[in-house]
Amino acid sequence: MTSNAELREIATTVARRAAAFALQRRRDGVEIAASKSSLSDIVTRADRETEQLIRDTLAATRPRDGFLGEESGGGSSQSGLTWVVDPIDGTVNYFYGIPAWAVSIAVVEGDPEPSTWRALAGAVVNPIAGETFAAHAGGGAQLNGARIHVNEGVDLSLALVGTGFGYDAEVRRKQATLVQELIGEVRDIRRIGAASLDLCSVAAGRLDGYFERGLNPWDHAAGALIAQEAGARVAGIGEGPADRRLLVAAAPDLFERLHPRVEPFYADWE
Ligand code: LIP
Repeated sequence: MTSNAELREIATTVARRAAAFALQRRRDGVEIAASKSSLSDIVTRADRETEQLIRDTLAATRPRDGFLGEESGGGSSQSGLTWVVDPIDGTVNYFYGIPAWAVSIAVVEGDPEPSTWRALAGAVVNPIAGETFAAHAGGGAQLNGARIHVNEGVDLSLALVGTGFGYDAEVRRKQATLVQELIGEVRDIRRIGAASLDLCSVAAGRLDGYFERGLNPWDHAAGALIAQEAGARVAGIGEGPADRRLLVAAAPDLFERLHPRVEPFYADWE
């Protein structure tokens, strides 16, 4: 039986290798391969190639485990474990050359559904920053091997809060109405453009809180575990598990203020 710490090492090793590959592909030049939910929702050839590298490596290392990737979909599990992978989280940043993208790899137990899975280990690697965030369940969270922890004792009025927006223009217009209110109630807002890095920023105390609606499982699978292992509370609608409808992450004291402020706005969204 592989320990959670050993699973964390596998996630870290594969994510670092994939991040180095994606960085080299960026330097070679990036081409859009297709658009998905809208013209602005792009996928590059590097997304697909990086995910294939991760999928092949994990298939060789962990042949009985399942796989759920942003670009190539799912593969059933015989072991009860599934690797949840975003090969390049922050694809638009990657395409524009903004140094805020990461390879995100998590391994979960149970169905690959955020509402029911148990995240066992995860790694988020930003190769441009030379930063590897990693955690395993019960093992705490690390940045480049050093323990990290969320900011505590921060009032909502002094909180630096991250968020993001959907690829659909109408959805963004609606989401902006909440930000228009919130921006006068907190220290400031940041829109990094990669959920995994938003969540790792909460874990490392670079953000006090983060919320977003519309995330895919692979966007948050690793980052949410890293944030939780760094002391954050992570939840969604009705304080249930975070999922596509909403994710809110912050230290428990700030969560008690931030979640009630943003959850009602999204509670009745489809
Ligand atoms: C991105 C998320 C980000 C969100 C973007 C996009 P992708 O994932 O990480 O938080 O605001 O709209 O969904 O598509 O770059 O893997």
